[in-house]
Amino acid sequence: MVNLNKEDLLNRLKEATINGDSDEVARLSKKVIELGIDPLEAVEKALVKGVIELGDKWISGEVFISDIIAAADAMKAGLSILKSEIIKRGKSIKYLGRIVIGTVEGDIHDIGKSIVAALLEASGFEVIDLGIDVPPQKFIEAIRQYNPDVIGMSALMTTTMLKQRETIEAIKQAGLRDRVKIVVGGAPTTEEWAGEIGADGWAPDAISAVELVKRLLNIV
Ligand code: B1M
Repeated sequence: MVNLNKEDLLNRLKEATINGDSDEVARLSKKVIELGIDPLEAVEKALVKGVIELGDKWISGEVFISDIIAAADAMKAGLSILKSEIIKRGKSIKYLGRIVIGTVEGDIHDIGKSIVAALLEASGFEVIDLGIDVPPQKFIEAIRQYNPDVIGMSALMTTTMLKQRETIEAIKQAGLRDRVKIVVGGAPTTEEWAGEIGADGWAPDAISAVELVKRLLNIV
C-alpha cells in the first residue's frame, strides 16, 4: 500500500464501509492501528460516517436495505478490530462498574449500542451486551444474574423506544428498580423522553454515555 496519510486512509476506510467490503475494512482498520491513528477517530470519522452517508442514500431510495446491512456488517468488522486498540489505550485494569446493555425488543439496530459498549469497556467498565431485540424479561433476568450497576437500553425507532418505558415498568414491577441506574439512548430518544419514562439518564452519543455513567456512579 502506498504511503497513505491519515485523511486518505480514513477516507478509504469510509468508502470500504459504504461498499460493505468487510475484508477491506478489516485490512484498513489494522492499518489505522499500525500508523498509530486514534482508533476512536477512525470509528467516528470513517465507520459511522460511512453508515450514516449510506443511510441518507437509503432513505432517499438510492440504495437498498441489503446495502445498509452489508455496510453495518463491514462497520462491525472494523469496530471489532479497533475496539481492542481503544480498550488498550484506555489502559483499564480494575473495573469501575458493571453495565448490562441491549437494544430493546422489536429493534435490531446495534451499531450505536456496540459503539457505546466498546467505549464503556475502553473506559474501564465491565460490559455485558445482551444484543438486539431484548425483551423486558431478559433485562430483569440479567439484573438478577449479573447484579449490574447500570442497565443501558438503545432504541432506534419511534415505535421501539416505547419499549424503553415498558422495560423500566417491568423492572419496577419485579421490585428491582432501586438496584440499578437506568440509562437510555438511540437517535429518536431525548433528555425529555428519558425523564418522562423515569430513566436515570440519557446520552446523545457514546462519549457522553461514558461521562453519564461515571456521574451516576459517582466516579470522578
Ligand atoms: Co434502520 N431505521 N431500519 N436499519 N436505520 C433507521 C433508524 C431510520 C431512522 C431510517 C429512516 O427510515 N429514516 C428508521 C427509523 C425511523 C424512526 O422510527 N425514527 C429505520 C427503519 C424504519 C428501519 C426499518 C423498519 C426499515 C425497514 O425494514 N423497512 C428496519 C427495522 C428493523 C428493526 O429494528 N426491527 C431497519 C433496519 C435497519 C438495518 C438492520 C438494515 C440497519 C441496522 C444495522 C445494524 O444496526 N446492525 C439500519 C440502519 C443502519 C439504519 C440507519 C441508516 C443508521 C442507524 C445507525 O446505526 N446510526 C438509520 C438512518 C439514520 O440514522 N441515518 C436507520 C449510527 C449510530 C452510531 O447512531 O444508533 O443513534 P445511533 O447511536 C449513537 C447515539 O444514539 C448514542 O450513541 C451512539 C453512538 O454515537 N446511543 C446511545 C445509541 N444507543 C445508546 C444507548 C445509550 C446511550 C447512548 O445508553 C444505553
